[in-house]
Formats: sequence, structure tokens, C-alpha cells
Amino acid sequence: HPELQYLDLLSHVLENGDERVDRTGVGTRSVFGAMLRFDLSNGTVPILTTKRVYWKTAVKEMLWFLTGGTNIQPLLNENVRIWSDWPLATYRRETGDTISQDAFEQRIVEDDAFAARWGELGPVYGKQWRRWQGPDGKEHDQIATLVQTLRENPTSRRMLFHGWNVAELGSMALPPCHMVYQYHVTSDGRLNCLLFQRSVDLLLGAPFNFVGATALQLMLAQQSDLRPGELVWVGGDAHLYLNHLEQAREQIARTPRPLPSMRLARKPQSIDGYSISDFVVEGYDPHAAIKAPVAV
Ligand code: DHF
Ligand code: TMP
Repeated sequence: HPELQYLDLLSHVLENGDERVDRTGVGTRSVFGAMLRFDLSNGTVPILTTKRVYWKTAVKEMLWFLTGGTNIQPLLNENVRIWSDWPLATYRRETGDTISQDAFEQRIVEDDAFAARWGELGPVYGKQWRRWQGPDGKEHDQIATLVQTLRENPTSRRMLFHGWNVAELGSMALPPCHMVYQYHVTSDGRLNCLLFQRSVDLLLGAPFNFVGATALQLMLAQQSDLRPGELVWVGGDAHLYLNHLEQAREQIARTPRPLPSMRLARKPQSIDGYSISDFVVEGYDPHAAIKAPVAV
């Protein structure tokens, strides 16, 4: 079962991970360098079954990246709350206000001026993917270029987009974790993806990253008349936070169920035409959700 690769990685990190203090102060067990391979050509997708993964949230996050957005207001309008902690921490630090997460989120939704001031993550994923600014001021749409190359020159070895814009790292709420996505087209028309993720929160982040990368691969394949191939996921610093160890043990003890399928209900005119209702997941029967605190 493909999911055993993930569970084996959790076990490996639990048993052999180097225990250290990290940026967040929570502490992690960490290994360096990991690879998982998921074959999408057989109709299955890596939405983990050993806990419930909120796959719609992960797809909505990916659609938000594709809009080029970097403000959490449109995410909150879609009821996606996974990015609120970072602007909230900044707001509390800079104002001394002890506002609750709920009240902060409500204010972002209702007050556009407040959202513009406090809902920004800086030039993160969406900005770099769609509007990477060159030294001459010209903006580069890496996604549009990728789709064009997939269509016109699919044997290219230069089909990738990158989030690590060195000059702008300092103004990002978090430097990109899922950093570079490279694509490859086989001679029989399958689209492969290799995602390099420099830093991996194995319990909370990775399951979302698998879903986001899969959704993007399905959209790119459809837009370039290819079939989905393999998703190769490579992690750099792959870690379990020390307050996730029990949850990881609980998840490892569970038996994976058949992976679900994901398909696109229609073909929009362009990569910019997708919405969450276009994603159809079938056969998803996961074990119960596992709650865990996110390290900010
Ligand atoms: N920081 C850290 N320490 N780990 C992360 O995974 C992470 N991910 C970020 C930003 N910063 C991060 C963006 N992605 C959750 C999942 C993905 C994500 C951020 C947060 C999360 O908390 N997931 C929970 C709740 C999901 C929900 O309520 O919809 C989960 O159980 O999967
Ligand atoms: P870092 O910038 O110090 O590496 O911290 C980022 C943390 O967030 C790290 O635990 C990895 C995690 N993360 C993911 O695993 N996936 C994601 O998509 C994002 C944004 C973060």
C-alpha cells in the first residue's frame, strides 16, 4: 500500500530522528532527506486514510496560490483557517492586543482596511509563482510559462517553478516550504511531478502538501492534454514536532484503507478557471481525524 511509505517515514523519524531545538521552540525529531513516490496513473491519489485529511482545505489553498494572492482574507472567505496563526502572531506582537483567533479572523473578513494591514503574508507562494519580479521590474508568470512549455515543448528539462526568491525572503511571513515543483512528460503522455520540500512538518504539513501537489498535477495534466503520472515527493528536513509524537504513534498503529480517487468534473478554459466544486473525490473512507497543535 502506497501509504506505508509515509507511515514508515513516521516510524523512521520517531526511532532515528535527531532531537533538537528548532525555530519555533517546540523542538523536533528530524531526519534529512526522504522520498515518497505516488502513482496517480492508476486512478488513486495520496489523500491519507490513516487519519481524516481535510482535502478540500488543501485544494482551496492550492487554488488560492494560483490566484497569486498573499492575503488570508480570501482564504477565510472560503473558511480556510490554516494560515491565520502567522498574521495573528504578528498582530499580537506589534499591537499588544490579546485578540482571540476567532475575533481576528472575523475582523479580517469584515474589515477590508484591517485585512490589507494585518492579513498579508508578504510575497509568498502566489506572488512568486505568478508575479516574480525581475531586476528590470518585469513580472514573470511561472505557471503560465509552465503550461505553455508542457503544451509546446514537453521534452523540456526546464519545466519547473520556484518559490525561493532570495531577495524577498526577508519580507515573507514564512519562507516557502514546498519550494520547487519540477515536471516531466513521458513519451506516452503522462505528466510526472517532483516536489522538493525543504522543511516538512510530517504530521500536519505533509498530508496537505501531498494533496495540493496532486490537485495541481491533475489541473496541469488536463490543461496540457496529458494523463497524470507519478508524484515524487522529496523532503529535506523532515521532522516530527515533539508535541506530535503520540499522535504519530497512534497513526502508525492504524491500517491504511484503499486510497481514494480524484477527478476534475469539467475542463476550464485555462489554469485560472478552476474552483473547488470541480474536484470530485470518490472512495475516501479514512480513519478518524487526529488533532495536533501547529508550531508557530
Ligand atoms: N508551520 C508548521 N509548524 N507546520 C505546518 O504544517 C505549517 N503549515 C503551514 C504554515 N506553517 C506551518 C500551512 N499549511 C495545518 C495544515 C497545513 C498548513 C497549516 C496548518 C493544520 O493545522 N492542519 C490541521 C487542521 C486542519 C483544519 O482545521 O482544516 C490538521 O489536522 O490537518
Ligand atoms: P521553517 O521555516 O523554520 O522551516 O518552519 C516551517 C514549518 O512549517 C516546518 O515545520 C515545515 C512546515 N510546513 C510544512 O510542512 N508544509 C507547508 O506547506 C508549510 C507552509 C510549512
